[in-house]
Amino acid sequence: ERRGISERASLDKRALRRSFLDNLLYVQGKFPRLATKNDYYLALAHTVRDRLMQRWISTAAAYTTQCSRTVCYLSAEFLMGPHLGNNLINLGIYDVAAEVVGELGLDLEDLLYQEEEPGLGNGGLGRLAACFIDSLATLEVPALGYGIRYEYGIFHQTLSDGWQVEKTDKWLRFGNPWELARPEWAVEIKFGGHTEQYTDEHQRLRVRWVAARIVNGVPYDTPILGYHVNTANTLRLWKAEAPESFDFGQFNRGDYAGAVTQKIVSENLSKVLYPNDEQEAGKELRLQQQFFFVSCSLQDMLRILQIQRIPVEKFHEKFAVQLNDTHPSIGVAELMRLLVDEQLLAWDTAWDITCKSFGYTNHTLMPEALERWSLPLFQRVLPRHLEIIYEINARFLDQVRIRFFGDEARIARLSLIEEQGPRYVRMANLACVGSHAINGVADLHTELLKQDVLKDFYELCPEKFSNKTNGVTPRRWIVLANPRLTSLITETLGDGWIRDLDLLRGLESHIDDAAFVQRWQAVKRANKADLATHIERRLQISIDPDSLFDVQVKRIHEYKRQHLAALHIVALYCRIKANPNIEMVPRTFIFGGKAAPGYHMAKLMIKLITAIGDVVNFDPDVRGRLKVAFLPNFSVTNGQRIYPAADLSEQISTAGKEASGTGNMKFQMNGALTIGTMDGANIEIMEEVGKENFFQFGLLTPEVYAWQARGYRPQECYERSPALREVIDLIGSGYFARGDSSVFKPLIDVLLRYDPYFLLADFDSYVACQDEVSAVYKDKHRWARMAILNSARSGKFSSDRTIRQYCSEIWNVDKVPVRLLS
Ligand code: 26V
Repeated sequence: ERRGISERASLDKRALRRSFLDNLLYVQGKFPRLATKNDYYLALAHTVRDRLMQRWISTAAAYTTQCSRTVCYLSAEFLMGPHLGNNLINLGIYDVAAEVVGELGLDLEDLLYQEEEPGLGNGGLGRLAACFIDSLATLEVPALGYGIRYEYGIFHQTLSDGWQVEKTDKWLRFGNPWELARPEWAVEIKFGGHTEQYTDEHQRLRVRWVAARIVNGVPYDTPILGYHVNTANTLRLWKAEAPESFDFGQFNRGDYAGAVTQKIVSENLSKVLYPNDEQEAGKELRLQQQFFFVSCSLQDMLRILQIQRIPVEKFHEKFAVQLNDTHPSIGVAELMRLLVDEQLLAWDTAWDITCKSFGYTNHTLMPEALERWSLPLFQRVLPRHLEIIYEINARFLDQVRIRFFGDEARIARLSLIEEQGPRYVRMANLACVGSHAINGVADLHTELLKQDVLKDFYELCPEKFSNKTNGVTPRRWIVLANPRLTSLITETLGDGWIRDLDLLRGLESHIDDAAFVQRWQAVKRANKADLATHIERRLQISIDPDSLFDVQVKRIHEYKRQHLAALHIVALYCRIKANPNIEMVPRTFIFGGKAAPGYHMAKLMIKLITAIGDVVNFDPDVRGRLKVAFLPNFSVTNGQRIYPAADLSEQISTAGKEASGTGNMKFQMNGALTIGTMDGANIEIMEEVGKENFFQFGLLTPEVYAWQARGYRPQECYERSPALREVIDLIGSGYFARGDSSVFKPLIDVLLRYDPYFLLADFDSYVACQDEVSAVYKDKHRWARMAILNSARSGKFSSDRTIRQYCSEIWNVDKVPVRLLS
């Protein structure tokens, strides 16, 4: 039967065609004349899946026999994007698959767009987890991604009259060919109830948690194949189910409806991804979700130890558990409970294991994003964990008291419990105390953590802190998203750059090669033409592919300052209205991004952009020189069309607010120039490409702090800058709202009175910098050379580099190459 396996997993063209047609028949139950595009997509997905299986099994076998040290990446979000194209590339069969479907009269790209992307994340944090999972597999590092199998991912965004409208994301509607349910590895998760003390057979005092409710966690596994390797790691997402189809107790008491309600309540746990950017302290379901997936995952690790016959005392030797922000930080208390209450280890032994197992990555400096749970809520959901946290806290603060004798204020700041006013459990403090490593995600961010947000923890344990600047995977963000650029680079340098992005430096020696520069320009032009067609279809506005594509795509937030870009557009519009014959570089402003459904100011920012577009796009005086397009439903799929077509990358957050940014890196790799503040990873991008290839503007972080300390009065900026005054007054007048001055009043009022993100302070600097951008763009050749240098110098921002650093500096894991079993 060896032949059977190899035929079904063979990568040659004949075998692929055979499998594709077989799957159409045997999996979809269709013959070609009746098959829909989705049937063809699924037939191809199953063809690829068959080829993943052999690698997946071989990987599991290698890890099991070698008892390899394993990274467990705990993340409430994995924003994976569609799998099919990525798997074709990593298997090395993208082109041959295109031929196979092409010969059957189908278009591969068309089929790829059939896949509903699993949007199981909000933005940067979830997408980072997805890039990391790709790099771990490509670097052949044993790793498991653990998360939640949300039935509804991030909402689908539509626009109605220029306002955001949310629709549910039923991504599982047509089934998911990439996952396998593993009900045999389901685990039980407890909630609520109370604790009891008892003495065990050795007369030791122990605690028992008597839960009020039990929910089952069922793992759904997705193979994550590395690029051109046999390693296929696992993304393990947990689905919540009721333990029995009925609560027979309630049923026998005649409460049939009550029993069914109970079942629904259980299954609600993994029902929906919470959109972030909202205050969370009151969201009980969110705490339940976090505990649910963390407890499932830790119990799964204990099961793996058991089947590999590794004693539980060696948990930390087998696993490096990374906390992706504080969302999984309840894991610190849960691992203590599992080790002390269930595995019966002594407290000190358990604590040593726990601290050696966990690492914590912080992803935000925004104070309002620091997670805390009110004590009554926490007590209600996790009574035993609250006791454990009190015990951790008591022992921790005893140590602090000795180190910082008499410094009560410091003790209050370090405490896991916030005591002033209503009491809260502070999850960042729990993560810091229970981890041996704490890291930020860009140089500046890590410095600010040490000086500010986590200052007390830094002073206590400076050796725990390090920086791990983010990165993104070049497989998805160049090879898959930008096939034209990929061909050009590979024809110029060979294909080694795909696994070693530093090799892109080799492009530098070609910037004086006229033929190369011309081909570079042709690639960008073709990508822009594709995006222009897409925008024209979606938004019914005409787009000039030769205009400067000026792009800002990211979550909508005041600190990211999409409204600063909007003010600039209005400033250009005012120049045209004052002098219709003014010479101006034509620009297409492209925006994309979702606003949290409850974040009114962010929604108003979207309306402002669309409203400006509705005027500017159709004003005859503009003569097509300015176009504004807000592309609805920015997602991984849409990102893949957008980054390759950008000339200018907008990274304009207030200095000190964006932890890193990762979109900035995707633009850079694809040859866009950046206009940016000295914030997050922008600083490191500028260091890599050189000041002369980067458009920098705006206040620096220390300047922002100084303005804040002095008492910032935005009104003064408004009065000092005529251009700014004209822009603010025009928006305030209702000009972009059919004369209704009330629509944008809340936004204008905030800017003039408080302007917490310093838009008015940075406005003049931003506009001057944009004028410089336009001046450079007029020299197409100079622009192309700068763009090539940006791409050539993007090697640092491969997530392969980031993951290598985590592996050697935090996780202490090595690669385990996988031999293919036949
Ligand atoms: C942000 C905020 C802002 C204020 C309101 C409440 C709130 C809640 C959550 C968040 C998001 C925090 C986590 C996050 O997504 N951080 C992003 O992580 C990326 C990957 O490290 C990084 O590139 C982004 O700069 C960072 O915002």
